[in-house]
Amino acid sequence: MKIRAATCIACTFAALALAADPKATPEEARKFVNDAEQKLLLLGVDAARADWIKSTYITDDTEAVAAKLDEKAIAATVTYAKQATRFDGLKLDAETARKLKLLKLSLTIATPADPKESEELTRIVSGMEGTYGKGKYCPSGPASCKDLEELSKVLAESRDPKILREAWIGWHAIAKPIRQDFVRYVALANKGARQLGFKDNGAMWRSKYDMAPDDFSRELDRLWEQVKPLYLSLHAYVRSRLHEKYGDAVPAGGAIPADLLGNMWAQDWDNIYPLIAPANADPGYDLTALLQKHNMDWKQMVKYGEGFFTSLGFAPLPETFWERSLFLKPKDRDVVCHASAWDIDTLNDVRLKMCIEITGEDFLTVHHELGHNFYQRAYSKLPPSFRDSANDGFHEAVGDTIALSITPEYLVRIGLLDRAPDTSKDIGLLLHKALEKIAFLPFGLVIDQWRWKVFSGEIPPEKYNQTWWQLRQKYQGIAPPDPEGAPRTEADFDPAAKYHVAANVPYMRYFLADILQFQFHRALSQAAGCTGPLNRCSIYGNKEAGAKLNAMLEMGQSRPWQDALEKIAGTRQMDATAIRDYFAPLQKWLDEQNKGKPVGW
Ligand code: X8Z
Ligand code: ZN
Repeated sequence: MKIRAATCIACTFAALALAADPKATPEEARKFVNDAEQKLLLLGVDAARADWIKSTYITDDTEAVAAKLDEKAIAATVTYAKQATRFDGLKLDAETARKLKLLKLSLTIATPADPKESEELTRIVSGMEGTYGKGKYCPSGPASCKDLEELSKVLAESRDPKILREAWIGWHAIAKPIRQDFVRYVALANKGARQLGFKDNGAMWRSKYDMAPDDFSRELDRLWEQVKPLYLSLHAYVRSRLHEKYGDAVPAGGAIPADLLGNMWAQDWDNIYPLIAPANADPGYDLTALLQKHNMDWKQMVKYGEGFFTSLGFAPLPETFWERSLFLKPKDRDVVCHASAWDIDTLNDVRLKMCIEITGEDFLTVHHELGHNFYQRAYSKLPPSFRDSANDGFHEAVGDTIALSITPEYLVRIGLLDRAPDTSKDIGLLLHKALEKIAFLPFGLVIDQWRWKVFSGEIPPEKYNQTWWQLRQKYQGIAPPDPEGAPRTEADFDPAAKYHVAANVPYMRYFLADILQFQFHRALSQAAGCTGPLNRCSIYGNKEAGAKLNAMLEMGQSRPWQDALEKIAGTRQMDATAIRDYFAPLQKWLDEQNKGKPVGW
């Protein structure tokens, strides 16, 4: 559990505004918050080190030690946040006011005041992540065990419905034991959030976006409405191709079974590209095959990622990055393989934790993670309170923005591809990208639609699984695998088969990032002077684009995110026109293919 990972931003913080102290002075407030940020920094570094050890070596002991240090850091933050209310209503300088706001909003989990409950909550969160990290499917004894990486490979590569179904069900079984802990986690996290003045833990998460939480929810609805037509077109096309392949297992006008889309969570569908590729517009290369053909190893993959950033003018990663990161899955112990980027001391000790495999997907993920690390380095010169992204969607969008520049022309430039496909192949390229980016949109939305309702009590424990699938159906048009007489029930706990649910990581950030990265890509491509179609623009080697990106990154969260967005994209609104522009030719093509076929479910 990274307690500092998802810091956040100001907005309305009404409930705590009650305890203001008439004797408090602006000078005291300034001293208080500067003192708090230094103390919390030290506690945060200790917790981050323990979390690192736990995540790269899961044992009962490492879990317990990490939980203890997390608890210390969180409890101290909660105490400071409560004390900070004495300065409510005071006229303060802008920097102090923002620091105080951020302090109150900086947690993704608030521990309750009762020490026993506080300890219990951090132990549960640490334990749930550990259970996920250790999860394996063992169909016939210990020698038969498969971990998530192996099961994901089955989902990606097999086209045999029976095998796919077994791998899917096998993985989802690891989440069943998490359910009981999750119920308690919801109760305790809500208690902590309420003691801090929020309605519940979900409301606390929604308060981090420099606008009223309800306005934020409305923003999400607006963005989803902007992109929904694109998703519906893609869904209809994919469904009809899968119907041809799998017959009535994929109903012509209904939801698609989740195990047939190439990914354990059906969150991106690029692994089934070969099944649905257009005959006359296939770009003719596959990134995984290219990497393997060039005998790429993990280090070269990371070096290519770093090389992209240095080509933009960023300083190379420090030597300690290479010494301290975890790049490969160890054979002898359990680790949390889910990729993440760390900044242990918020200064220079940045690290990658990933179980790299030589695939196109992991090549992109390396760029995603390095985006976090270069962001962390860019804002490291700011006061501790401001060392985070403008909002959490920004943090998730940076590396993906760079990855959008991995165009065929870029691959030719770095010597991986001999010749770029001509523009007649753009539909193939766009379709492949849409399986990654458009397919993801409703998934990015649905996880926290579910969790917010869980935290608010609208979804009680006895309806956890049922409502999960209702929402998955509503937003994604996805259904559980063919039940073959064994439908999903409340004995299952499918949401926690996804890392972020088990590990208490908010998810709406990825939906925002999916939209933002296209805004960033369009703006940086313009800065780089690219006038062609957006999917062929690469900012590689362009210092103007690099400077523009850096100007935004080095602001950290010192200003509201709207200011940061304006800096890079010239607008103060998150907006889906960029992603729609990018895919406009594909949308037209999909709608032609879908003529006479059902759309929606
Ligand atoms: O969790 C991640 C990153 C780490 S921040 C690997 N992502 C989401 C996921 O895997 O579900 C990146 C895309 C969405
Ligand atoms: Zn990320």
